[in-house]
Amino acid sequence: MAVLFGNGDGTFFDPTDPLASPIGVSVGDGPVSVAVADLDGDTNSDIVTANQLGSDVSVLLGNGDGSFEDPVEYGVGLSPQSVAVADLDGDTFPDLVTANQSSDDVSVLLGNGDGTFQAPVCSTPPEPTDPAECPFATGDTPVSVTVADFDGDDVLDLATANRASDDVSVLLGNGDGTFGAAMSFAVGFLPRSVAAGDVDGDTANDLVVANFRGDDVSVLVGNGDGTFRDANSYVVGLGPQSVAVADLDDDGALDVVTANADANQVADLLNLRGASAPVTSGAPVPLLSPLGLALLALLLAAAGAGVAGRPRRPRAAR
Ligand SMILES: [Ca+2]
Ligand SMILES: [Ca+2]
Ligand SMILES: [Ca+2]
Ligand SMILES: [Ca+2]
Repeated sequence: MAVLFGNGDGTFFDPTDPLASPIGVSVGDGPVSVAVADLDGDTNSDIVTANQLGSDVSVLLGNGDGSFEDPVEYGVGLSPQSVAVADLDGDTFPDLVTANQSSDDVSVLLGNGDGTFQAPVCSTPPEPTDPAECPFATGDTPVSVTVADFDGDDVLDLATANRASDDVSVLLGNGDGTFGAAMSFAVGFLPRSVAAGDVDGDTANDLVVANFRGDDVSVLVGNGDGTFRDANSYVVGLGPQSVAVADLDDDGALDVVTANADANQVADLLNLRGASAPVTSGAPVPLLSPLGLALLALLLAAAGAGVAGRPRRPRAAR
C-alpha cells in the first residue's frame, strides 16, 4: 500500500524529489480496497484494507505524522473485495464491513473503540469456532459494499453489488450489528460498484450501481422502507469500475461520477432534476462529460445512427 502526502493545494509529492516519494506500508496479502477513518478516537486518521488473498482486513493505526503502527489482521469471509467503515451497532465506535466475493457474504466486525475489532458478528447461534464462518449471505460474488439507512429507522443498513448475479443485496440493520436476510434488486450487466445517496431528494436513500459490462449505471430509487423501484439505466462509458455520488455542480442535487476502466475516462452524470423531482419521471436526460459525449457520438456513429440522434439518410441506389 502506498501513502502520498498532500501539499494542501491538491497536489501531492514532487516526483522529482527523492525525499518526497510515496511511502510504502506493508499490509496483508493482496489488498484491493482501502478506507480511511479514525478507528481509535485519537483524531488521527487510520487505515483499513481488505486483502483478497489473505481473506482478512489489515488495520493500521495512524500516529498523526503520516506514520502508522504495524498492521493488525482480522479474518473475514473469503476474498474480500471491498471494505467500509461505519458505526453499525450505534455505540459510536467505528465498525467494519467487507464484501466477500468467494463466500458470497459480508463480514461485520464491531469496533471496541480503541482500534481493535471483535471477531465477525454471527447471524445465527451457535457461533462457529472459525470467525470467518460468521457471515451474512448476499447474492453471487459481492464485490462492493456501501452503508446507509434505507428504511428510515436511523439504523444503518448494507447494500452490496453482486457481480455474478447482476443484482444488489440490501440487508437491513437490526441496530446491534446484525442484519436481516438479504433482499435482491436487479441491476445491469456485471455490477462492480455501489454507492448510496438521496439522488431524487425525497429524503429516502437511493442506490447507484456501476455495471462494468453494461457500460451504464443503474439508479434504484428507494421507497424509504428498504425496498427499491425497478432500476433506471444511464449510459456512462466503457467499463465503469467504480461509482460515487456527490453534488458536483453545487445545485443541491446529487450527481453521479464513474471511473471507466475500459475508456480511461471519468464520466459525470449530472442530476438535472433539482432536489425535489424524482429521477423516474420523464425521459432520462443525462449530461455526460465532454469525454463521455465524444464517446457517445462515436458509439452512435459506429451504430450507423449518426451523431446527435439524426438518422442517416439511406444512400440512393444506383
Ligand atoms: Ca486514529
Ligand atoms: Ca460500533
Ligand atoms: Ca435502517
Ligand atoms: Ca431518494
